[in-house]
Amino acid sequence: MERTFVAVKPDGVQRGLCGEIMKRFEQRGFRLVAAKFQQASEEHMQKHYLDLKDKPFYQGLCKYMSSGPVFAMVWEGRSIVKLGRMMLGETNPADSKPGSIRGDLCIDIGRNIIHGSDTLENAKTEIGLWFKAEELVDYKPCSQAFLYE
Ligand code: IDP
Ligand code: MG
Repeated sequence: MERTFVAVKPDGVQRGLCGEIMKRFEQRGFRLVAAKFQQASEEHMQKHYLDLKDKPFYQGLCKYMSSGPVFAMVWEGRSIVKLGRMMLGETNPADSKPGSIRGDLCIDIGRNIIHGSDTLENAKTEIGLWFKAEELVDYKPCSQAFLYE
């Protein structure tokens, strides 16, 4: 089983989309491992987006991501890193297909409402940055036998 890091960004929180986004991951059959509602510091967001530090939008992005609360989550399931990214849609909502979260719920690349890890390696780093080991909850959902052959 893989784990991925997902966060509803400040625009998604303000627009009341946390429930809609959780619903999609739940209904797909993924298991919620951890969740945290918090306002992150700008320094924290700079660490989170370190790989983008040379991009012209980096400072504005980190400022925006720390401007209000985010809903940070860890989800688990088979191939969840790849499937989660497919559920998100493309970085630019204008390129995202209807049916995807960004394709259904937002318009602007700078207000694309959700973050999701893009590789297994980055997922591990991001989960470690946002959650302590003891915040990751271990349990067996009763649906497991009906989700996986
Ligand atoms: P991702 O969120 O789909 O993984 P990344 O390339 O990792 O996309 O970029 C991180 C975030 O930075 C995006 O979700 C988006 O909010 C913002 N971003 C990416 N490219 C641009 C841009 O060209 N202009 C403004 N913001 C951008
Ligand atoms: Mg990314």
